[in-house]
Amino acid sequence: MELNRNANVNYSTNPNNFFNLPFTGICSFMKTEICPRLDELKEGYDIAILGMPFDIAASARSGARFGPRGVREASTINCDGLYGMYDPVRDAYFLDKGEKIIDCGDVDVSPCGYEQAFENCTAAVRKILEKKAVPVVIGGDHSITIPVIRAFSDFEDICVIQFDAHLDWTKSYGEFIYSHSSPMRRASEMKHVGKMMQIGLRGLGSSGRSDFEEARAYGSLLVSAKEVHEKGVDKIARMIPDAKNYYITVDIDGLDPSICPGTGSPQPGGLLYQQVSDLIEAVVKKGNVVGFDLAEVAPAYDPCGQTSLYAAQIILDFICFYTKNR
Ligand SMILES: [Mn+2]
Repeated sequence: MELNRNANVNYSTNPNNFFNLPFTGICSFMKTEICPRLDELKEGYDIAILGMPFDIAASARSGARFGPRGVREASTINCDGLYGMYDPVRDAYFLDKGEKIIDCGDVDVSPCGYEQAFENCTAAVRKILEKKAVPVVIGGDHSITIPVIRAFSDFEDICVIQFDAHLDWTKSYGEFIYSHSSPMRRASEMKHVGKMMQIGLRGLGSSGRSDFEEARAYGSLLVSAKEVHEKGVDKIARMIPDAKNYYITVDIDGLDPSICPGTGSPQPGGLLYQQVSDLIEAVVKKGNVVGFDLAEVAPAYDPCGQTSLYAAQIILDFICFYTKNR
């Protein structure tokens, strides 16, 4: 076993007995090596994990600031996967070609106000892109997608694929335009963002009928959770728009609250894990994915910790599909 790929383990006096069990070590994503000072990040990494523990733009229950820690801790159960994983369902190996993942720690966020936190987030993602790694950002409430996508301004024609119960197309809360109800509206205003596909929609959100109509008029393809259940993943996957680049954003409340209750605005009638995973695989197979985020995990509402576990698995699935298909 190549020990130096993991920065968070001690040593063993017997190299034949080196276990690196999930509950040991400092808790980075999958216990991968860390680079908390982004100025020191080197080239050569496929994936760079970044936490954005910001949740003061949540309109209902806050707590997603603890998402990055919750997801990192849950992810350690898969730490052996860093050395290659056999998937018995696909009969395929993942992460077995020396793919490199690094955890870059968290964005420094302000205790109140969003400006500095957003600026830091955009700058951090830009530093990762400069080193040619794909940023995988863990939120935070869903407003974090705004500063993350801003960092991709050098890319063209990015199609945003969003998994979410909510449309997130609200113009503003009063005069505040950067809440977690508005990230897709804000993204649509960015020059480098093209089409969108929003999957898992249902229930009451802050976006009303006019927001849905404006999203459709913009060119966004809206898919309800019910439609995914009724048509099946293959049919939905064939609807993914053509684009030069893709960005995937997963709001954990896109999944059903029976499996992911740890979130601020849960909504019954949601997607299942396998549907989300298979659709992410379909996006990765279709085109060039330039970035990924997962938001709205609020571990305190889930005493079983399963929400963080699903979030960690979805992120790992993306990493596996991406590194295999690029
Ligand atoms: Mn959302």
